[in-house]
Amino acid sequence: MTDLSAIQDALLTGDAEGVKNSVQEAVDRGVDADTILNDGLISGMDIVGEKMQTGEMFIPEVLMAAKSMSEAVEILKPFLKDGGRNRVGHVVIGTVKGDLHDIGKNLVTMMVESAGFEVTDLGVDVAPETFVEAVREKNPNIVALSALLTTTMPMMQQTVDALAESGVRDQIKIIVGGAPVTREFADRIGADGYAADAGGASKLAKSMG
Ligand code: B1M
Repeated sequence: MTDLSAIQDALLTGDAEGVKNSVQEAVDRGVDADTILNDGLISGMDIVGEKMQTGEMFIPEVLMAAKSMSEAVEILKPFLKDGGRNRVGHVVIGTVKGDLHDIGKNLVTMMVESAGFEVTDLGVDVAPETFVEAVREKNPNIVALSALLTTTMPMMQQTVDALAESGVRDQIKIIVGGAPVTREFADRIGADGYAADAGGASKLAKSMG
């Protein structure tokens, strides 16, 4: 297996230049771009996600790693078989109606993108019908809902119900999260999955992709 540990080490230490230089160096020595992406960058971000889950890495460091990753992907894009587009699946994500919190949602977006998904981010205060429209238009395999208020958690139920009533429910997996959300709540509203943090969300999406 090609040694791509320099990429992973640079990602973990927030050394953005180091990430880009080690990716360029691997391209120059003829390593396949998809191998660099999967075994260097994506697996490196998996480690970042795990370290965030265990509290060894904090949000600013994760943001740095995700930024380094997206800059490095730009180097690889011309060499990637599918041009870096939708490799493992497509996720539509948004914070539910009535809720303006997006720091967590944005972290989830970054981690899921780093795992190789194409992501359509609908932003905050997203109405159930907007999720339905996005599913019809983008044909994702996963819909991710974020909520940070106990008062907007019921809107997750309304969004799940709207997706079911619109006839698109069986073509998607619905996953949920946000500080007050729990696995029990996710089961109760009929979601297909729950994640406590961004690293977990990326792992969950990959398990469903
Ligand atoms: Co407000 N807010 N806030 N707030 N805010 C909270 C959430 C609150 C807990 C503070 C408190 O009172 N202790 C409280 C909610 C209480 C409750 O209902 N449980 C609260 C309140 C009451 C309010 C207002 C009502 C205050 C007011 O105006 N009276 C108001 C509501 C506005 C609205 O939404 N309609 C409000 C407003 C705001 C700001 C907009 C000013 C701001 C948000 C800025 C922004 O997001 N752009 C804000 C903030 C920053 C907070 C706190 C301080 C921090 C939230 C945060 O970003 N955490 C928060 C207190 C707290 O939580 N400590 C608080 C960091 C972030 C990384 O964590 O979002 O949990 P989190 O995301 C994690 C996981 O949850 C998970 O992964 C992420 C990364 O690991 N995850 C998912 C998140 N989404 C996921 C989706 C998934 C999977 C995993 O899908 C599969």
